[in-house]
Parts: sequence; structure tokens; C-alpha cells
Amino acid sequence: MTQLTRPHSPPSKPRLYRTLQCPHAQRVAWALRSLGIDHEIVEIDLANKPEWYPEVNPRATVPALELPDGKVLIESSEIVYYLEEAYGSGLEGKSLLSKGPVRALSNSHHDLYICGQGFSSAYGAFVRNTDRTKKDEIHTQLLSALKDLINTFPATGLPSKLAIIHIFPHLWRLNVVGPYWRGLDIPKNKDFQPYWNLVEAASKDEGFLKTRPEEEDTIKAYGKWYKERI
Ligand SMILES: N[C@@H](CCC(=O)N[C@@H](CS)C(=O)NCC(=O)O)C(=O)O
Repeated sequence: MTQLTRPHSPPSKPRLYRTLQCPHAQRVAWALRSLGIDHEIVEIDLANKPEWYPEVNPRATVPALELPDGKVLIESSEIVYYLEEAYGSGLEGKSLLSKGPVRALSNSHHDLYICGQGFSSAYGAFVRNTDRTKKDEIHTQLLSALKDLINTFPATGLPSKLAIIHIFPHLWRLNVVGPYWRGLDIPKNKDFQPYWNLVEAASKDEGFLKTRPEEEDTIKAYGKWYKERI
């Protein structure tokens, strides 16, 4: 339920302005939970934005994180990095970074980030296409971008929690809405095994489960962008 009046500022603990359906906002909600940071959540209805919301975030997008010192952070990746630096690194058992050589880890995050952007453009084309004659070609491009993304995972297994929080909210939504709106099936073969390993691990993660919307609501909400089933 969207808050009608602007909550008192500054908050006494970090306050996340989010929309449950938004994958970018889920990154922040998931990171807050994973790091055990006490926080509050204010739900923003993007279809009916409260008049006061641009005072919090002049871009009027979600997520935004308002801190007790009055600062407001926007851009989900930056917020997650901030949370890891401010609350995670150094606290026993709470960091979102896997243990291991720091340099190798930062390289793998960088690659994930870059490929994530490549993935975004294939995903955009996939969402926009309602032409059945182009369906196969567009699916092939999307699956190839997904393969590039999962090929950046470490050979030994899954990427760090930081990287998973960065990519999985989007990948989960693709796996929920893609089959319904576009008849997409992500192959269950060896090429896509890292993807299925990720799905299996992340789907059991408490922070993920507590911050995701219901599948049926997501399918419905994404109709706004997918428009028609093909
Ligand atoms: N790059 C931003 C993207 C945020 C974003 O695009 N959020 C969407 C919702 S998922 C939004 O607020 N859109 C504004 C609107 O629909 O009016 C981030 O990662 O935080």
C-alpha cells in the first residue's frame, strides 16, 4: 500500500522506498536483509506516484535509500556497494563477497556487470518484440546473451552473493514472465547448467524469498511491457 503522506525525515534507520515488482529495488531489499541491517520500507506505487516522492528522489524512480543522516542514495548497484562497504566488509559472516583472492573477485564482478549490460539490451529486444516471425531469432539472441552472462561465473561454482543480488532479480523475473508472455523456455541442458544452479541456490535464499513478489502478480504486472502473448 502506497504511503499517502511523506514519512518523517530523516528516518531513525535506513528507509527503502521501493516497488515490490521492481528488480532494481529488490537488489537493495535483498542486500539489506542479507547484511542484517535493520530498516524500514515505504512502498511506492509507480502508476500513482505520491506527490511528495520527487522531494525524496528528484528522478522519482525506485529504489531510493534514505539514511539517518538525511542523505538519499539512488541507483541500485551503487546502493548495494555502499551497504557492503558501510555494513558488510569486515563484519564476520555478513559480507556479500565470497572469501577468496580479492583481485580475482573484483574482476569477476566487473565482468558480470559488463555482461549484465549486454544482457539488458537483448532482454529489451525480447520484451518489445510482438512479431511472431522474429520470435526464434530474438530468443536465440537472448539465450546467447544469457550464456555469455553465466559463462562469467567462476569455474568452481556460483558467483559471490554480491553478484547474485545484482543479477538474479532480473533473471528470476525473466524465468517467471518469459514462458507466459513469449513462450520462452530456457534449455535444461549442460550449456545452461550454471543458470539452473543459480536458480536452485537463489530460490532457497531467505533474503530473496522475503523480498520477491508473487509469481502471478509479476506475470500480470509485466503485461504492461509485454503487451501480448506470442
Ligand atoms: N538504474 C536504476 C533503475 C531504476 C528504475 O528504472 N526503476 C524503475 C522501476 S523498476 C522506475 O522507478 N521507473 C520509474 C517509473 O516507472 O516511473 C537503478 O538501478 O536503480
